Amino acid sequence: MSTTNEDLQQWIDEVAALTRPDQIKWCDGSDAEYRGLIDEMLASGDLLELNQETHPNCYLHRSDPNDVARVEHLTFVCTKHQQDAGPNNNWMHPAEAHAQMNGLFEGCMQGRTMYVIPYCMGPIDSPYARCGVEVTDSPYVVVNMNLMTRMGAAALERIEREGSFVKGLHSIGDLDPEVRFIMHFPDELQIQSFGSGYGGNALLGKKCHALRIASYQARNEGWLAEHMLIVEVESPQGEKHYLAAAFPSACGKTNLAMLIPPETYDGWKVRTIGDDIAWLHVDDDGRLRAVNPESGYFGVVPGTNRKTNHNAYDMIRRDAIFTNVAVTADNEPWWEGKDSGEPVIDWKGNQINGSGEAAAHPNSRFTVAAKQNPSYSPLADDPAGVPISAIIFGGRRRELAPLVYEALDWGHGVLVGASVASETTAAAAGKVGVTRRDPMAMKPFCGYNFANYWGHWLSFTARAKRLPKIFHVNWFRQDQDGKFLWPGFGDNLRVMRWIIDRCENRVDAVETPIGYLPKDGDIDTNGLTIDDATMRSLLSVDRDAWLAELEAVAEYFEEYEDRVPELLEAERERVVAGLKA
Ligand code: OXD
Ligand code: MN
Repeated sequence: MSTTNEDLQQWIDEVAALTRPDQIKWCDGSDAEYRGLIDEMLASGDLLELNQETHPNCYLHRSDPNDVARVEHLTFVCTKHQQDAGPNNNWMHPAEAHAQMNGLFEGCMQGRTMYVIPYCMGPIDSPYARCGVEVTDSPYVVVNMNLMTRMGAAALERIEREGSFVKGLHSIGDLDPEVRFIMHFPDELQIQSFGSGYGGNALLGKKCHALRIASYQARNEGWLAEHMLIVEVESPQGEKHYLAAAFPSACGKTNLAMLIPPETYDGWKVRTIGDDIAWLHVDDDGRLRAVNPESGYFGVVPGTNRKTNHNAYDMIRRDAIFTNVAVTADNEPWWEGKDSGEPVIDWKGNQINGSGEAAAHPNSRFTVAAKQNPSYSPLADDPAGVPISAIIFGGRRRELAPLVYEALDWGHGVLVGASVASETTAAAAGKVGVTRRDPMAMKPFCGYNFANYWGHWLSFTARAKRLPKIFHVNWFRQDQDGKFLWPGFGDNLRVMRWIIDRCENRVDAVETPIGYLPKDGDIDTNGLTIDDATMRSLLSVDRDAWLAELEAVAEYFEEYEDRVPELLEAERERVVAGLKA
C-alpha cells in the first residue's frame, strides 16, 4: 500500500530512510489486521492470553517496569521562542530538538517492522475532526490505536481528500529511561516520541495530538482542545443536558462519564460521550459544541469494581487489552480494588510474595473500544457533536474547595479553571500526592504558554452568544481523620442535578465571593446517610483559607509575568476584595 498524498509519501520515505526498518506496513484498520497483530504478539510474548472463557479476547501486556506512566520531565514543546511554550512546558529550540531526535531515530527500526497508521480524531465525517499519521515500530501501539481512534482506510481517504494531517513518529527504541523524549513541534504539526511504549507517550493521537498540538491549533483557529469528559444526563422527564468536565489524570473522569444513578434516581439516564478529551467549537447558534476525538478508552484499572464503575467493570470483560495488571490462579486479570479473586502473579510477572506491594501497578490500564461501554451514547459518533450546558472543573483536594460552586460569570469561571490545584497521581512519573497547580487539568497537556491559553479562554465571551455556565467540584474533601466526606461515584449525580437546575434557572443559590453555592437542602441527599453538619462543612467557605489560596494563585500567576491577561488578574482581585469585605 502507499498513498496519493505526496507530502505523506515523501515523509514516509524520509522516515524509512532514517530509521531503516526491515519492512513497512500500511495499516488498514481491519479486524483481520488487528487479529493478525494480536497473534504475532502472543507468539513473541509481547501479549499474554488471559482466561478466554471468562474474558474472551482479553490480553495482558507487561510493559518494561521503567515505562509505566507519562514522563512530563521528558516531554517538550519546541517553538522558536521559549516564551511561546511558556513556563508550563519544557522547551527546546526546534533545530536542536530535531538534531537530537534524528540522532536517536537513525537506524532504530532495523530488524523491525514500521507500521504506518493513518487515523482520524473525531467522527470521520465531522468538520471538527482532524487527521494524523503515526509511524511506529510497536505492534502494541497499533492495536491500541485501533481501539482508541478511527484508524485505517477511511482516515487515509480523508487525508488524501483534505491534504492536511499531523505527523507523528514513534519508536520504542531500547526503552532506556535515560533515552526517552516526547517532542512536539506545533508549527510543523509534528510529534516525535522515542524510548517509551506507554500510552500517553506512545499513542500519539491521544495526549500529543488531541491535546498538545490541537490546543495550539485551536488557539489559532478559535476553538478549544480540552482534557474533559463529555457526559449526557437525561431526567425522567426526558430533558437532556451535556456536561463537559475537566479533572487531572486519574481523578475519576472515566467513572463520572460512566456514572450509574443512585437507586433513588428512578428514570435518570447517564450516557458517555467521552471520558478524557473534548474539542469544543462555537456553532452557528453561538453555543459551544463538543466532540470526543477518541473512539476508545485508556482507563486506570485499579479501583474499578461493580460499585465504583459497573459499566467499566462489565465492558472490560471482553475484547480488552490490559497493561500491567496482576493475574489470578485462573488467569483472570486482577487489580487492587477488584471485589473478587486473589492475585498470584504481580504486574511484573513475579509470584506474589506477601511483601505488601501493589499486585497491579497503580497506573495499570485497560484499553477498550468505546462501543463496548453499556452506557455508550451514539451521539459520540455524531459529526455535529453535542451542545454543552455546563463546564465543570475539579481537582483532588483534601480541604478548601467546597463540594460544588458556580462561577459568577465566564471571566470568573476562567479564573476558577486557571486556579485548579490537585494532588498528583500515578498517571505521571514522579511523586504521588503532592498538590500542584493544574489549570483546567491541562498542566501536562497545553501546547503553548498558559497565560495565552487563559487569554484564549477569556476571548470566548466575544466569540459565543450562549456560553455554558462554569462550575467547580471537589469529590475529595476529607475530615481530620482522612475520611472522605462525600460518597462520590454514582452519588455525584446529585451534584450534577444541582448544576443542571442552575443552568435551567430552576434553583436559587447563595452568592459568596468565590461563587454561587447551593442553599441548605438544595443538594438532594435523599437515601444517603450524610448528616447536615457534614453537608454544611462540604459547602462551607473558609475566608482566611481562601484569601491564602488567592495569594498562592497570585504567586503562581507571577511565573507567567506580563503575559497574564489583565482581566484574569482583575477577576482575582475582585474575589480578594469580596473576601475582605
Ligand atoms: C490519561 C492521562 O491517560 O491523563 O488520560 O494520563
Ligand atoms: Mn487524561
